Amino acid sequence: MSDSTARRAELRRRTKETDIECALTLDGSGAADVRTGIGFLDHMLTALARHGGLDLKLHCTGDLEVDDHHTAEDCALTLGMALDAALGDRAGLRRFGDAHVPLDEALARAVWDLSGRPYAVIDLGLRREALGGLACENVGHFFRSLAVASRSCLHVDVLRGENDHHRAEAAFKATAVALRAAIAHVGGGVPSTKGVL
Ligand SMILES: [Mn+2]
Repeated sequence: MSDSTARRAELRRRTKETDIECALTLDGSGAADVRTGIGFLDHMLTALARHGGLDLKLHCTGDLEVDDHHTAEDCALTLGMALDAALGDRAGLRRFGDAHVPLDEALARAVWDLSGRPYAVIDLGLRREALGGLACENVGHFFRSLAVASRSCLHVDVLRGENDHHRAEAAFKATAVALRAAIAHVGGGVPSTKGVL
């Protein structure tokens, strides 16, 4: 379902908890069509698409009558699977990307290695219970699930900031800008001394 020329992937992931449709274009215009049922998550994923230069469609119908956990986690897993598929054999990628992004008083740093090995270190320091309909614990969980499903190593740290909305939004924007750098097509085969990612 992925097209390595267009660097695009489309998939549907259905469980008893969520039903998600996702279309992702890596070399996009930042156009987002995101409807997860969680307003704050829509806001964050719209920012991720915009600042990552991605075209992203993500529609989720989830069991929000339970809580926001399954929806947040499964949206991240589906997006990660789409990213993995769109990257194909990962040949010609820059592979590494990092960014610092401020939002007023908040400052976030994100570092990607599209290594093929899933690993995440996430330190957001959020203090509120929730942001809109998204539990703060699920913000970190989102990044970890995204890293695992996309077979990437991702470090996200919010270095400072008083306002948790700012801290979370800066984290998503930094993740987006760093991802845009990492997915850049620079040519030269698979960027690994092992020859495979
Ligand atoms: Mn905002």
